[in-house]
Amino acid sequence: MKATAKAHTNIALIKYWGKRDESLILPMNNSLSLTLDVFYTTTTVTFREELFQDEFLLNEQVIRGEQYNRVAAFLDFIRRETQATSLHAEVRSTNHVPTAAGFASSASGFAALAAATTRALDLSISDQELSRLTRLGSGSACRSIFGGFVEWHKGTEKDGSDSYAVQVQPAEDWDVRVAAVVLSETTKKISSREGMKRTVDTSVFYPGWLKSIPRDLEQIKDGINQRDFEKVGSISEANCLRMHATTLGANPPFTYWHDATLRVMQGVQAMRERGISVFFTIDAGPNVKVLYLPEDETIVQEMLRQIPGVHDVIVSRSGQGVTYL
Ligand code: 2P0
Repeated sequence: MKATAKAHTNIALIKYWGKRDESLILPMNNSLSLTLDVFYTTTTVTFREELFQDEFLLNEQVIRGEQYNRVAAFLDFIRRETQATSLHAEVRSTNHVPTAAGFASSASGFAALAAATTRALDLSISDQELSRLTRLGSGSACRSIFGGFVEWHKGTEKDGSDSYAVQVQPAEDWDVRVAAVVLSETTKKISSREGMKRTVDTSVFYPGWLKSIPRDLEQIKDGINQRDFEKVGSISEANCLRMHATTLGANPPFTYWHDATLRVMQGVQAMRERGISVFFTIDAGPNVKVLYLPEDETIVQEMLRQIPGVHDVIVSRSGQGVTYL
């Protein structure tokens, strides 16, 4: 009744932006990500007879409130769906995801939680099934079950039975790097949950976003297959810009960008003009992630650090899927 799992976070190159079902976490569009090796969560789940409710400790601190409720709701869902136990669990997580780096720890967090919980209950399920269960905790987390390049299929069923991630290419097949550019000022007023909902409900640009996805996906998968970095990078950057454009068309309009966000974007474009193959992507926050190849690591890091408002640059390689410790 006890297991430990480790899961890495991921960065979306084709973004998940909008739900068609809020409670089942069913997305409007397919998305595609790269799992990253430096940011991860390890979680131990122990089901115990003596517990009257679930307990959640994050980095040795007892967690209550909204964060606790999301974990407890996820465990309730697993108990209900699998009928494997009625016992409560102690969940102990350690996050190696610096919040300041602008990565949602919910992706690695829910992937590690789902993996440790199902292993503690001795359920023999496929990774695909595990990804589907993980989705109920947080959408982007379902992609963190797998390493390398990963696609989340939105599915078509109303019950979400065909909405899960699949691996497109393992991490060891292509060494693409990502620099997380940490900005000094990183406040974020609108959560991604709220931001994507407002956009779906009100943005005049949202239909255009959805229409653009199938072509982006087809082309980026060709690019990954052909190890064509220019293709993968330019599609990622364009897709990110289109996602952020939808927020400007929402009512009321909003943006996740800060002045330093724009400076990093312009810095990346300036590096390209100097012949360096480098591209950016941005999630629902101000920080920028920069894609490059190993041979450019030194120059990319150096140039990013010179941009005013850049506090730190954390580099990562492509990472593995869920492992059990
Ligand atoms: C992504 N983001 O594909 C997109 C791009 C942010 C921008 O997935 O409501 O924390 O738990 O399903 O997964 C962030 O949203 O949202 C996200 P829920 P999640 O990575």
